Amino acid sequence: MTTNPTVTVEAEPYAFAFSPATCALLIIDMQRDFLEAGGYGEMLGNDVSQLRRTIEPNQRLLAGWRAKGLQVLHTREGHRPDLSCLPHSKLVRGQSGVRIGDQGPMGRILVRGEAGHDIIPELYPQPGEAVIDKPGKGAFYATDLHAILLSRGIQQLIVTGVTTEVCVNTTVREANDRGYDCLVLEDCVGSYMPDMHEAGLKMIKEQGGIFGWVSDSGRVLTALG
Ligand code: TIU
Repeated sequence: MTTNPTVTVEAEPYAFAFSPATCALLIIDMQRDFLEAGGYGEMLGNDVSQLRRTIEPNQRLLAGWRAKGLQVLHTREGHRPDLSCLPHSKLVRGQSGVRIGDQGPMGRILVRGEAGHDIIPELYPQPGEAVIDKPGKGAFYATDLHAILLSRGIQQLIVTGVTTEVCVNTTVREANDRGYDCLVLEDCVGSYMPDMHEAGLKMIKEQGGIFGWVSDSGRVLTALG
């Protein structure tokens, strides 16, 4: 149940109505390790330009959202320096030569406190914007995100960030099961693989919006006025 929706955004599968006071912008994992040349994503052979196209739309959206004084939260995927929150299964999955915790060009890969783990400067959090450090793909698992959203009265989420089919999708599914409405912005989310991006968006909006809605940043900014 949503409190007094006052803004309506054109979206698929149908319009998304929200009340700005109880809707937060949740930016997933816009970290140097995933988006910058030399980071973990590129070391695994991925094309970071597929993610970097999301930076500018996210900047415009974030500026507009902040200008209205609305709530913003950021997430980062990563682990404690002693790797005690890293399951062995995640460490060895993929049989890659590069592992979480190894030294990379921006410090130890996906380790909290290292340069590569931090959020890219273009979208750096401001004071008052919660930063959620998560050990998994979903932002709710083993974090205090749900408690923070409850304490702030947030009922709906506009979700952006990377990657569409992995951490964005997992987070949207977790949010859906906890009673949050999620609007995902296709120009502000990205995947290393364009076909996975498309599939990830489809999985959210099909079956009448089984996990949520899909729109774009221009439509949100237009609706905000
Ligand atoms: N943030 C996020 O999606 N983390 C990933 O592990 N992405 C991959 O594409 N593997």
